[in-house]
Amino acid sequence: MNELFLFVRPPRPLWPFNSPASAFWPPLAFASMAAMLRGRLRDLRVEILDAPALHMGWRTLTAEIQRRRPAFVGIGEEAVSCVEGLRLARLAKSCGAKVIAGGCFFGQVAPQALATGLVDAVVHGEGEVTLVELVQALREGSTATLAKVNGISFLAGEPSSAASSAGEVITTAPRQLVSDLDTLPLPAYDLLPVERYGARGVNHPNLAAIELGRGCFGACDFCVLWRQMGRFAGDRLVPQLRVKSPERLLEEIRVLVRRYGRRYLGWVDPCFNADPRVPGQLAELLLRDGIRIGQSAWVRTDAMVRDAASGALAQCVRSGLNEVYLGIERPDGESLSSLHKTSGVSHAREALRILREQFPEVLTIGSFIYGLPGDTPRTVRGIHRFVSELELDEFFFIPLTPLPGTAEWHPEFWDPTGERFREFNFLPTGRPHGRHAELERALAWSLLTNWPWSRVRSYLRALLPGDGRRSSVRWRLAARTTGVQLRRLLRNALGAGGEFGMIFPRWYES
Ligand code: B12
Ligand code: SF4
Repeated sequence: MNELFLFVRPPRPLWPFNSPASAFWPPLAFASMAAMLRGRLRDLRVEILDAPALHMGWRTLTAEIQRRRPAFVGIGEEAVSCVEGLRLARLAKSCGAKVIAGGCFFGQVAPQALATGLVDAVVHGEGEVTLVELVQALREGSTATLAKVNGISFLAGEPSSAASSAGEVITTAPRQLVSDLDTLPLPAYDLLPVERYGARGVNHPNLAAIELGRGCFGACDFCVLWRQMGRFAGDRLVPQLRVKSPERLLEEIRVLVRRYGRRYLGWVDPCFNADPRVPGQLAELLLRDGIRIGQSAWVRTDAMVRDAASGALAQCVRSGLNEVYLGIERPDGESLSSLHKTSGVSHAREALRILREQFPEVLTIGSFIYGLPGDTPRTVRGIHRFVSELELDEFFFIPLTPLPGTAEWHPEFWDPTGERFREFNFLPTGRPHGRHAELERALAWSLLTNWPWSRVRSYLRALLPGDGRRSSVRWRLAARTTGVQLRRLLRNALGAGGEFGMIFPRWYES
């Protein structure tokens, strides 16, 4: 039988603010690379095992990998699931597979991941083309062939013995980005348990993940996304935005809606509205085709103001855009520039005013960063005041996190057990004596006691009849947030340790 390439997403804890029904999205990276692999390497079997979507725990996953006996296992994790990524790598190696790691986390810690002895090769940046060449080279089995594959790291020596070697890390020349995203094959949805995503979702029913493009034109310090899909100019990595054509996107959505019965689209783009034309043009095509489908997206506030003026935003909302995540981050220009964030405070105010007045059906969720050098309790109170003025439906406060690849990361933060990365969960640490304890106490106190009229008004608006979906998401999120905070308070009061905020599902070890 032909060799098997198996992409695996292992069991993992849930982010507490996500509803269990939509906590796991289709792993689009795997579906996209799987389509490329099976198109180019006809003698390779390609499969995807998405354990969380199947509520499959570690015991069953182990049996499943032993049964399928893959020749290659592909892994790619968020930092927060480093423990699970390494556990999977160990399992795959014990079954005799070669382990290939990639994505926005492993791609940034290649030497460290290779040094664990659990990973045979790491893919940097965009995966599709590199992976095809890498599998061919691994099949040939010599260091010289591996060294010709751009965009990877591996340990010098025989590839098969790489795991045990403490050899030199070879990082090959950077991989050029795919110049036209329309040339990528349609993601291999048929390899995913499509019907499981958003199956019992109220607000994101029958969820699909989809990308309009890749990369961003911004280059914010704390962000790994522009780096993951950046372009090399000589030695320097620079931001690069690429988009698919509206026609190609329409084709993808037709397949998702008509063949797979998907009813909600989660745009995975770092910045859905970075391009001024494609989102609006796609919305027009969708409307002409009779498709109106709920959509959520991460957006920039400056681009939102621009698109309101051009009419593109109105088209997007008409075609179903009903949930936007806005990376607003800070209430002052000075700290925004220190982060190299180029959308500003005035853009945020204007974008929120437009949304409130012209598109009240759109749920608005803002994201804010604290824990910058020099932040004091006064700073976080200031951020909360700003949040209230903006009258957002919901907001997240995210501690500045030293994600590998970003300006805050230092290689000595690496922890070969992965446990340290549990804290890279974008949640307040909740520790009474942790690194942001003082800021978090001030924030909690402000959230409890600071009720300016704008904040009260925004909650009252959610009580009004009119937009059922928006109110429903809002109240569910508020209930979940209260639950998370209360659990943490209780644990702290009881002096219980080990809490890192994520929720282990019942099936985790099953
Ligand atoms: C959808 C999504 C979610 C969903 C679903 C998560 C899930 N596990 O199902 C939700 C909203 C629930 C979520 C939650 C979280 N997420 Co999230 N999420 C994303 C998002 C928006 C899309 C991922 C995606 O499909 N991208 C599209 C694909 C095509 O791009 P790609 O993943 O980069 O893949 C390409 C290459 O990287 C490479 N590649 C990737 N994997 C692999 C593997 C191999 C073997 C190879 C060879 C190559 C390769 O090739 C691919 C094709 O070219 C990303 C941001 C982003 N735009 O990527 C954040 C992102 C992955 N999430 C992030 C984080 C931090 C989280 C949370 C911890 C907190 C939060 N809410 O944001 C939780 C953790 C949840 C959990 N327990 O799993 C961070 C991770 C940062 C890091 N370095 O760790 C990201 C990058 C966002 C960010 N702001 O930085 N997330
Ligand atoms: S605008 Fe958003 S996606 Fe773009 S670099 Fe900044 S944080 Fe990242």
